[in-house]
Amino acid sequence: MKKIMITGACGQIGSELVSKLRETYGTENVLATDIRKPDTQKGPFETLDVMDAGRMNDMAKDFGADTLMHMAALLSATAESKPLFAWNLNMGGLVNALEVAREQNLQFFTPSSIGAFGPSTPKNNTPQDTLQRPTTMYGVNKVAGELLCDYYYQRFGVDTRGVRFPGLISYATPPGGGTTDYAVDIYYKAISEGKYTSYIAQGSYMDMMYMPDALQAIVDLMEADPTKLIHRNAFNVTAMSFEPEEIAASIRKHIPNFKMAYEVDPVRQAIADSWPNSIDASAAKEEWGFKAKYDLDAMTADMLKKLKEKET
Ligand code: AKB
Repeated sequence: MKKIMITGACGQIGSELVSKLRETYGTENVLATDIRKPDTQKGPFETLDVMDAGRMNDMAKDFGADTLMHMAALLSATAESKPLFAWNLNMGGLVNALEVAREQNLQFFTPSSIGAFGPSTPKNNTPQDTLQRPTTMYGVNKVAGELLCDYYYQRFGVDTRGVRFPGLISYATPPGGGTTDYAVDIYYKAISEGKYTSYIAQGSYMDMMYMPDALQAIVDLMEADPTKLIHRNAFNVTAMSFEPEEIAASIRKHIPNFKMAYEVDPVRQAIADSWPNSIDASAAKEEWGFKAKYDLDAMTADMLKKLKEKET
């Protein structure tokens, strides 16, 4: 049985990943850590600042971890407002976590993002291996992170694995500080107010994925036969690509009077414009069988149902 330690366990991916891994591997085999305490605690939890390398190392050792999943990071829009802090936290936290994995011979996962691409990257059906010259601090961190994880695998033999996540949509934990967050906020506002004002402009396509598919992708990649993995740390994964009007149209199938307005935020719009419209996930499909279950309409139906259930 795996013994998994997770950093950033109270974040958007982390909080749901902890539940998924506890269902899969047993509550006591998953240690959740975060700089802040969770609202509810249903299993092992420790407070941890990922900049504290010594404490991270001791915690993994005391828990007897064989796997480290490093999820603590600032997202794109926040990173753009605090670039130096983002560099220190995103890169410092990652290198600390990789060092723990190297010293204790742990399997390692950390997510990259579509943010690792930039304006000179081919925009449509973006290939797995392509030009990566991002123009955001978050993107710089993600490219450097992909390379660093490859380095730890090649140089030290650490079993590092990762995916480039698109925007992730979930009803459980709201995201914070991302460019793709509009695609989550819109569902909350559709239910509470029947309308939404988008900070992303009409016609801006970005890749997205429903959280259950993202969590399954992490489990599947970590369980994958290592001899089949060619790319390891930066698999393109995606389930859908849409622009704001398309998600609004999907919501109108359930809430016919739903209204959409626009007040574009120049910072987040510039980030969105520098990212691909759609990415090609064929390497992930071929090397470890990646498959997403939810398309836009299936996700919308489930999101609205789950959010309504949460309200009552
Ligand atoms: C963000 O918008 O910053 C994230 C991402 C795509 O990495 N959701």
